[in-house]
Amino acid sequence: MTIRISLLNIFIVLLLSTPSIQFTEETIKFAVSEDAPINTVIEKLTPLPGFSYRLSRGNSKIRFDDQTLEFTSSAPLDRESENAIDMLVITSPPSIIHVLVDILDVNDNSPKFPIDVQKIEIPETAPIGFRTQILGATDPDNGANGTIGEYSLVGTTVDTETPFRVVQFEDFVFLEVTGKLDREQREIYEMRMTAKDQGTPPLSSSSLLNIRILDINDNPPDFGTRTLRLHWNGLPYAHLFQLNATDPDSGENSRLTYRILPGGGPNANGFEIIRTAEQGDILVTQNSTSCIPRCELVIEARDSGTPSLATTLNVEVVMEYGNEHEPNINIRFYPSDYPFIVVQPEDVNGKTLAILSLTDPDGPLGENATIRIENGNEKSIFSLISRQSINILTLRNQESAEKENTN
Ligand SMILES: [Ca+2]
Ligand SMILES: [Ca+2]
Ligand SMILES: [Ca+2]
Ligand SMILES: [Ca+2]
Repeated sequence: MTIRISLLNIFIVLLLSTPSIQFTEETIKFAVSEDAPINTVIEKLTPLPGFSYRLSRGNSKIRFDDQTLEFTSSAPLDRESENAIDMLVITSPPSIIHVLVDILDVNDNSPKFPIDVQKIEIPETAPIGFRTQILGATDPDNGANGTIGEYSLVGTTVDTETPFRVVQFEDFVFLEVTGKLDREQREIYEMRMTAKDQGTPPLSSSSLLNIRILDINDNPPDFGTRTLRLHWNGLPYAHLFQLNATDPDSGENSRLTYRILPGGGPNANGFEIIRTAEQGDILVTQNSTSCIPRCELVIEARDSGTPSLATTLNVEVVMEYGNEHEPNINIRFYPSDYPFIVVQPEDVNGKTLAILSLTDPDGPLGENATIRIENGNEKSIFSLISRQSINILTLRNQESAEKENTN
């Protein structure tokens, strides 16, 4: 116990008798804006009497003057490549000064998009609120200077009402649908997207968004009508109708095939659909077709989308004969005693010999129907006069008629 007390006393005596320690180690911090011009005096050390200073570890961008003790910028600074500079000054009598220089940010970078044109595809049935991720801009500045405050979207064509907006969510950027899309109305939107940082003043830059609206099979084929009445003259293999449904969708979604629905109506079996190079799909009759008095069938047009959409057309085929028969000439003789014309010697020119009328099994004769004497009237004994629909055969040249003994 006695020994331990005496050692402690010695230590205390030693401490009291040692001269005060001159060595110190301190750290000083200051800051400079990254846009500081060269030769800007940034900071100055306060000299201690009797001390000299020298730079032990320097930096090419900040110079230390060991006489004026000033730190001066000696090269352009760039926070984005070096955001702090660390230097070391030692003194004599010896002590150490750590020098830490913060490089303060200036908004000297515009936001930057990774590519100039982004191609985006959105299905036309995408609902309002639908989002698809796109590439946002980055900004290497610090804090607000490097934060994209807003994205704006402007169509590159005058007529554009843009059914889109750009939204940020955490670190992601999305294109959001804000209006109804319809590829059949508009397939391509080309828009300029601008990103603006929150610096003061803000900087911005832009890139193009090329938005293609993808087709969805959202339109069934359209015949333009639900029912169709066709006339058929009864001839086999008649081309009755060129199937002409339309479908405003694209590609397979608008590629149409036609068929006659089974069991579509009476006598529907007598028809088929053929495809020709010139006219496409045509409804034709078959050899054995008969429609008395009419045929009914249902034709379906179906697109090739997945799933496909179909429309039906109710077709009625009615018999309507065309001009297949020659007109009949009906003759009423005057006098009606004989089934032929009799010219008596006493008959005078101008006498009515017969009334002729025309009938046609194809239907009423039109105004263009005409009747004439084709031969046998070389001596012009007869004259045929047509007035409106009445045809009168008269005696014209009684003198030329030869007498004939009918006995
Ligand atoms: Ca910036
Ligand atoms: Ca900067
Ligand atoms: Ca379709
Ligand atoms: Ca469509």
